[in-house]
Amino acid sequence: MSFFQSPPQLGNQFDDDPVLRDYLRERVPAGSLPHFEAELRDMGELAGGELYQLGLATRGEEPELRSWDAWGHRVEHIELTRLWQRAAPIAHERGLIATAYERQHGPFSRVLQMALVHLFAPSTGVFACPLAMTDGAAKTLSVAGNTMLAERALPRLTSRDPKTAWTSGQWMTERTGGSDVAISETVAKALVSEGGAQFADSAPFGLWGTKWFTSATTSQMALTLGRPEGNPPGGSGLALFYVETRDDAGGMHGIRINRLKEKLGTRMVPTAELTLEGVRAWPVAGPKDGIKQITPMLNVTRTWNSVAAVAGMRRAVALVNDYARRRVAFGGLLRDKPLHVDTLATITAESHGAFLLAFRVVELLGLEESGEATPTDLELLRVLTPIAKLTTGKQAVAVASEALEAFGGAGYIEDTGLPELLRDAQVLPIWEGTTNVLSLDLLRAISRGGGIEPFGREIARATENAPAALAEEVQAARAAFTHGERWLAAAMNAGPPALEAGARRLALTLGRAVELALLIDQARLEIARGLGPSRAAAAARRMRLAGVDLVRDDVDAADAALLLL
Ligand code: UCC
Repeated sequence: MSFFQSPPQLGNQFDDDPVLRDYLRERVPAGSLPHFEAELRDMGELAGGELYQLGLATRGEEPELRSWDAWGHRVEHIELTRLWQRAAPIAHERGLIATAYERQHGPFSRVLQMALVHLFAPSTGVFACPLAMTDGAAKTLSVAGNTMLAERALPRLTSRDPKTAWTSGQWMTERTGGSDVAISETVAKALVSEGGAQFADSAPFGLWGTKWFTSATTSQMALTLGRPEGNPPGGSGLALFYVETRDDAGGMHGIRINRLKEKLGTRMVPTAELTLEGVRAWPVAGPKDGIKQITPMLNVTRTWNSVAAVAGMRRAVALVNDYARRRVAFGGLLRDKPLHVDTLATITAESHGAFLLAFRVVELLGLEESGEATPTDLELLRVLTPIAKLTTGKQAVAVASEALEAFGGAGYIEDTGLPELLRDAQVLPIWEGTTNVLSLDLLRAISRGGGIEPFGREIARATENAPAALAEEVQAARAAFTHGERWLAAAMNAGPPALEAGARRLALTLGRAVELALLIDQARLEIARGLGPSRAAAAARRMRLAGVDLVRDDVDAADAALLLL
């Protein structure tokens, strides 16, 4: 009889994830743990079962834009895929946003929320995108001091009821700027004759301009930037605005959806180009400094990005591991082939380090929001947020690529559903700030704060009392930091071009060094429990071998210029 390969399968994605379960067991207070595990087990069942199967069955579906109805009215309707239609109520009911704002578990509420995201994200066609922006908008409105807008939008953004829940967009990118948001061209004109609205204490503005990438255009509201007439050029001249996208009857006014983007990945996300033609918008916090005011949103969406990166890696690892137990080649299961096992171990170790880094940011965010963060925690949160985003984004692409290769030809075939792993990973180092933009953000933050010392303190904390067997790993993490510190001092003396040119190498080194340190810390806890060999210790050894220190003293900006064509 001819041979047919059985495809990879997924089980309960919580029960099958020792990294997540071991982490929660070591970090979450014992009183909360059973509740966390019950919620996560339910989500793990959905993620590995119904949602995963629906994703496979609806593979290739994309949102469709219908601009006109049969009678010639402009309608701006976007029909979402079946997977997105199913994902939305699950996300609201299971509190993928609400959990963080209800704060029933104090600072650990963020950990529970992001653990839910970790399970949900890889099975829902990047529905995490509108959720990330919703969370970012809720955070921004929570801290902006605009009581009326907060009272209007927050209960909807954090609702568990799918009938009342809203999602939010984040419209920042314009044709002019891309990452350079300060040169945005959207003009805001005060509509003083219109008076207030029931949810705002000021008259609206009308916005005119083009937004070039607006993800999840089906959201009920958006936060966006515009330059009030008469304001100076530059970032400080932009104001942050609140927009409701549709009226009660579902009509869109002053917003034209020009087209949906045709993208490499995230193909279920209805990313659109918009023309704003006087859409009503309310200032969130005054007429200027909009970039500064939207940074809480950026930092939250960057944290979601890190968690989505880790979640994507985890999914790739789950699929290749299952496949290795099914696939026979060269006389045996892949699972029994030393080179295959070695390859899988390497990506599993990278994923493990990335997981701990992303969730360290989540822990710090939870501490900040519950008012329990120390000044040291806050300093670390500021610099670790961009570092986690850029480090995990790069790892996600590398891990996805390796995972596809581990399937051989099947990994390159569309109807296995596997290529999506790589396509959806590739957006992670791009949106919410590219690797280079975030490396520059690190320079911005360290020039205004205490240098890179927060990383040194974190590495010292995590490697204190490390198991003796991990002495070389401790040495590698500390040495990478020290090298970064030395390079930074020299680059600051050499001037801005040297500093900027090396910023990415420094940023990735700090990210990897913290990952290694967190693996060592996790190994310490696992070994102390005495439950057998530590998975984290094995991952730490592998990560040290893969390399942590990417800083180079002998590469400079002049070299780089010589190599350009
Ligand atoms: O919109 C998008 C939606 C995509 C979908 C979302 C999915 C989420 C993931 C889901 C997972 C599945 S994508 C577009 C995203 N665009 C960006 O991320 C923008 C990238 N560019 C930057 O980040 C730039 O660095 C800018 C725009 C922030 C640079 O602007 P400026 O005006 O040149 O920067 P300044 O002047 O340096 O910063 C203005 C102020 C400063 O404060 P003051 O005035 O007190 O000195 C900065 O310190 O903002 C402060 N600031 C920050 N504060 C800047 N960045 C930050 C920060 N990250 N945190 C705190």
